[in-house]
Amino acid sequence: MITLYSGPLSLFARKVEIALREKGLPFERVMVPFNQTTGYDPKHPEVLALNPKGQVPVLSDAGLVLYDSTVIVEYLDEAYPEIPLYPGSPAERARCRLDELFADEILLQALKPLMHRTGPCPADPARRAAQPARRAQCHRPAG
Ligand SMILES: N[C@@H](CCC(=O)N[C@@H](CS)C(=O)NCC(=O)O)C(=O)O
Repeated sequence: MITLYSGPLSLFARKVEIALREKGLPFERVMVPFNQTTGYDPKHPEVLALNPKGQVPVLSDAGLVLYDSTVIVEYLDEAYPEIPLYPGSPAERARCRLDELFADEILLQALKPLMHRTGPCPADPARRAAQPARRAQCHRPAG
């Protein structure tokens, strides 16, 4: 049985859920707690135990535990190839992975200022300073 630890506002978890549903794979979804004041803290104990980064999504499949949405989706495509999600040729697959990386790491950063605040202002000044798009939404001084 596949178990997915997911988050209510997590686009990365949604990516994995879409892959599971496109492939028609049954799974149990564990929705970890999230709120606008403390975000994902305190973190779900199983997520903390399974992912050294303490983030969702985390997928468990017959004893195999994976984290990071891209790693998870690539595993699902190889382990359950009946309905493929990635294209056939190495060049097309590489282009698809680049698109995925662009969406996850570049496009999302550019879109964050347009999104409603999805987490608390970090307490750590260094982490706050690293999120310029969030400064205007934070009540703490930028430090
Ligand atoms: N690169 C990771 C990013 C995962 C991630 O940023 N997850 C967020 C929710 S969308 C999270 O768990 N945040 C809590 C934290 O970072 O402490 C992936 O693709 O799965």
